Amino acid sequence: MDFKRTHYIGHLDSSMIGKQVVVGGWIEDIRELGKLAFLTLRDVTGVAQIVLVGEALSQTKGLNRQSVVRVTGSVQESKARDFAFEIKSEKIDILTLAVHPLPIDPIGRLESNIDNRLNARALDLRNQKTASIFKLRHHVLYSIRKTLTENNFIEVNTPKIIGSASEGGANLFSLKYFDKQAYLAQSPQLYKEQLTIGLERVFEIASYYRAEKSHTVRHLTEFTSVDIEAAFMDYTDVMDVLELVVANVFEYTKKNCVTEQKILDIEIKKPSVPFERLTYKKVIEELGRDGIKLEIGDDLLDSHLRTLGERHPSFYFIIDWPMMLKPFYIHEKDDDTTLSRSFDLQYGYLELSSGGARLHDPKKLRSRLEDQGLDPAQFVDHLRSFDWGMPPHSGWGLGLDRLMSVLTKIDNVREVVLYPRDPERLSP
Ligand code: AMO
Repeated sequence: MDFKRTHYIGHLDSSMIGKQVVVGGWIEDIRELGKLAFLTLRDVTGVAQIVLVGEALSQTKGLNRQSVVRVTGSVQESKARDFAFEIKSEKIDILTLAVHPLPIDPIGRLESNIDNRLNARALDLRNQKTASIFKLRHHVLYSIRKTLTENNFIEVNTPKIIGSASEGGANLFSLKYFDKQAYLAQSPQLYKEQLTIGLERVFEIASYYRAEKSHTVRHLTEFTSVDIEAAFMDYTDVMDVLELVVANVFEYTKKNCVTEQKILDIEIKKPSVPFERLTYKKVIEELGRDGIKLEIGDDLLDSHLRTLGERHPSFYFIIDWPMMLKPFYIHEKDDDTTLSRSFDLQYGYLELSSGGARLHDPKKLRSRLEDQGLDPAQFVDHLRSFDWGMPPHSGWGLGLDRLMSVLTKIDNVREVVLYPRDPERLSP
């Protein structure tokens, strides 16, 4: 069966009037008017009006919306309001018939709830709003890779099946690995730190797994993180890199995703840099003025961050967290060892990223593991590498799904992830 096309629909233009073309795609609409029939045909690049005449007219019988067809015809001027030109065709090839009724209306004329849409996600992508989110996501990934590559970071891939916890804590998914116990990686933390020994600056974009029964719009059990780690950089240096990565994402997509912004009815604006840098101590004082009494060492809960986010609705860093609130690998400050060289990047109430300078002295790292009730024996491979010339280093992890949610102004991360996983959803 011949199913090749000569053109993407979106690449046709009026200079082709009079020319023969072959296009293919999904039928969005069929209107039969006796001696003529109109098809609205969509491919990934756009939509075209097809005028069926002659033999092709009889082919529309039993043809449902979202069936796949190939159309051979000539480009001509159109009188239709929405189209400058159209394709007149005497012959279509029906490649696949779609069932009727479909589980959701992919055109979006009838709104479907998010669960129904996620249950039919592949079909949901025929909705131009949904497709635009994932086209944007592609450009976001491209921009991140470009910025990091231009700043001498090397993209790496580390294992997702691991033998011991990378972050400590209880939120690990465990699985049977033949006759051994294994886990799904919560983050590439240990690997990315080790890689600074040989590659200095690395980044990874991958899925990570957290067995947390959180039912919020910002938590998934499988999420995508952008991680970096860099030798000879302090936490303020990697904060500069993070600011650049985020600002470039906004600048790049603003310029290169004009159609997607129109379809999603958003206007992407490049945030001004540098982002505000608030110390944890200052945050505690600010919240105190709002009537929220916290002690140094108290963690910032969702309700606290919501209050803070009202004062700081855009991007800002919270820096210099107490050591007791940070993971074992985070480095203390020189002038106050109860505080850490660490940060979170916030957008209003939403935490987008966390990172910091890491301990590079193996003795200190070992004692921090013990202080946090972790067993150094579980980290022997990691600790060994610290004796092989571990450079001072810093890094961060940025939640890509949350960044997408900020960029698209869509609160629920499930909307910006193709096949989201949460405590209830394991399929499709
Ligand atoms: P952290 O645990 O803060 O840090 O994770 C980094 C960022 O990943 C995103 N994130 C999530 N997104 C959706 N669902 C989840 N369940 C989820 N958990 C985390 C958030 C968060 O800010 N190793 C450190 C990073 C580092 O220091 O380099 C880490 O994993 O946006």
